Amino acid sequence: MTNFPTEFLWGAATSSFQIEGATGADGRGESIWDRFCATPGAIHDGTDGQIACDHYHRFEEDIALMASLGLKAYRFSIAWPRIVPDASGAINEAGLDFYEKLVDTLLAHGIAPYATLYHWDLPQWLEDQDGWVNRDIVEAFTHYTRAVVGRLGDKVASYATLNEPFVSADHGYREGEHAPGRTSIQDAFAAAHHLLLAHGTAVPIIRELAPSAQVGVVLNFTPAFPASDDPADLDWTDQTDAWENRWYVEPIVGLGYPEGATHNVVWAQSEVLDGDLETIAAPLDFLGVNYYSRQVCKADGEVPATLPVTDMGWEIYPQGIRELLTRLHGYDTFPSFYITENGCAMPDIDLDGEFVNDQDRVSYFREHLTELNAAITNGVPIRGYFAWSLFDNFEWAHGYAKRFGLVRVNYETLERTPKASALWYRDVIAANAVS
Ligand code: IFM
Repeated sequence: MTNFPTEFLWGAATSSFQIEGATGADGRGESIWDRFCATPGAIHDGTDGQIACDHYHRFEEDIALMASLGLKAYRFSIAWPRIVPDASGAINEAGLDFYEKLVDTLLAHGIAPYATLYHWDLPQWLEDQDGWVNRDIVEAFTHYTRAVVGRLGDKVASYATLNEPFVSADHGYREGEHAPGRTSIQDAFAAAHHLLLAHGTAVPIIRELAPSAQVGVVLNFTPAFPASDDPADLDWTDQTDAWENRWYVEPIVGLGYPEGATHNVVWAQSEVLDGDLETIAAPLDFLGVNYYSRQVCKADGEVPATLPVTDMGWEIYPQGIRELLTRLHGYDTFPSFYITENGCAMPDIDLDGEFVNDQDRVSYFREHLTELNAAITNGVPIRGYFAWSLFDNFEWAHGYAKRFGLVRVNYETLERTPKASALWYRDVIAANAVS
């Protein structure tokens, strides 16, 4: 048995656009993902988020399910377009009502609410004003943060400002596979900086309005390894590591942006004004770490996988979670860490009626939790773990084709059925140990 510390927090995570549906309900405005989904060819299976898991209407039943699994915490995100639907900036109280009911129901079930303010569903009206490329968005994020934290306050145990700003800036503005589908690296540099500035500006506001809540940010990391010791591969690995793994954490810990090129372009940093780096380096209570896989880097092309892969084609590299946490603890800045996402899409073909016997997913979780436990034993202050994801859900450009859930969702009937991995995770939580 691999035992976890007594107070270890076991949770599961989701995000608003991926599960809520109800995109037209109660005054919600359009998001960039609604617009992107309507763009022919943008979503591989041609689907959208209009219904998703219909969590907006089924949250009570969903929270009862969380309680039946013994979850101690639930990580969710708030849909900015429900709170500030249009350019007038008026606050939509009905949107706040929904999240307050969600939080109250979680608390009534003894589940700690872990909220993320921004998990990619930007209001379309802000994108119409140049989105994250326009520095004015920082003020809009501040306004939104005040409204949310002003209403939910200390009922929420923990606030994360952003989820995976790398993905927002890179996939949304450089590479174009995510909303808003733009393809300019200069826009991505500007977006990255304004995301970080919005984060750093929001931190003291959250502290003021929710003095007992923990405040942090959620970053994703994909450790980069060179395919060979060819200098070109080593250089490409450094560039990848800087852009994907250090670009956000290093300004946050006060080291500023990594130097050198990314995608062979050097950023002139003209968007960085006096005081910005100090704002971005606001002290945090925790760093949320999303870890799924590693990457092997080759200057002139893709490297075929040499390890078993998930249904996303991502290599399964469990020791990466230990190595990564050890590296991040080396910054000597964060008082605590949470794994805010870890999990896998699997083909889920072993079906018995609606029941999925996903032993491949059980193995993934078991191996990663065992490595995580080793990091804790080595002294890294990791306080909790959130499986991604509680439900099968809308996997962005892949639509509903990739299933990450502990709980199967039948997208025709919207029936929820815990998979073998959910029952296994329930037993892990009950035992506070992995066998
Ligand atoms: O589904 C996403 C989530 O929204 C952000 N982190 C990675 C997950 C799997 O791709």
